[in-house]
Amino acid sequence: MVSKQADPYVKLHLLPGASKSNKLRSHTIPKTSNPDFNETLTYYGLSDQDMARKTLRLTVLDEDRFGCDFLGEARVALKQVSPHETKRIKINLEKRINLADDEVKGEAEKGKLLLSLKYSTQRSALIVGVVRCAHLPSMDSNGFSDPYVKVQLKPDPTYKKYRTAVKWRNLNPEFNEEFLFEVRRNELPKKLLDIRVYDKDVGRSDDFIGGLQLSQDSTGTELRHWYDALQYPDRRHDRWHQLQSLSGK
Ligand SMILES: [Ca+2]
Ligand SMILES: [Ca+2]
Repeated sequence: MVSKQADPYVKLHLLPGASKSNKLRSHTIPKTSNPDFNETLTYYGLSDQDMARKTLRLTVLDEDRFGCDFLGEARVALKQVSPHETKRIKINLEKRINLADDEVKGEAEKGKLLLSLKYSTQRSALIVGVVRCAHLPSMDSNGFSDPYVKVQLKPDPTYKKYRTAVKWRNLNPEFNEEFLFEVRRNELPKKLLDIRVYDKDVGRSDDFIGGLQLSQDSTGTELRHWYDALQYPDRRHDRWHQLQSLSGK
């Protein structure tokens, strides 16, 4: 692959997108010019629209004590890949391609959240699962956020507020936490599930990243998810949601 022995690794960058949340990297394979990475890196929460218009940029770099040297790069349009298909693509590495302005422009995205809902008739409770977030924006000067999620069912006479653990320096955090709200099934249509993602800050108040609300007054994916959970109990329903600013609510 390269003329001299290097310590190569591969950096992935999903374009367009400026945030660190769009970047993944492989391990470094020491002292080789024919690295065998055999590694799977995952982007979570990609929509059909993302698959149709985004491009994966792969950069091969030589890691050394003082940083890294560029070895080559290649690009793959995601529209080449069909759902549920594993595709092997052979590509030649090229010299550095400068990024166009619109490729690195930060999208006004607030990130996404994978939420699971299950109404358990046996326990008379709504079980809310915060599975993971993806493509969160950076809320700190180091380019990262320290996300955690607050979950509340309103109105709630017991004022029960749940929150997940903080995932430090992570724009694609995996939470896998479940919270249980005891509520009669016939009362659920009067309730509102309020989910908010924050960036934990030390020594000052936390930054609000984005949230979502599910109720009978929701629309689109939120309404669909809420309806499925109420209509089909004792089954777990998973859906990705776009985080919103929730302004004025
Ligand atoms: Ca912050
Ligand atoms: Ca922070």
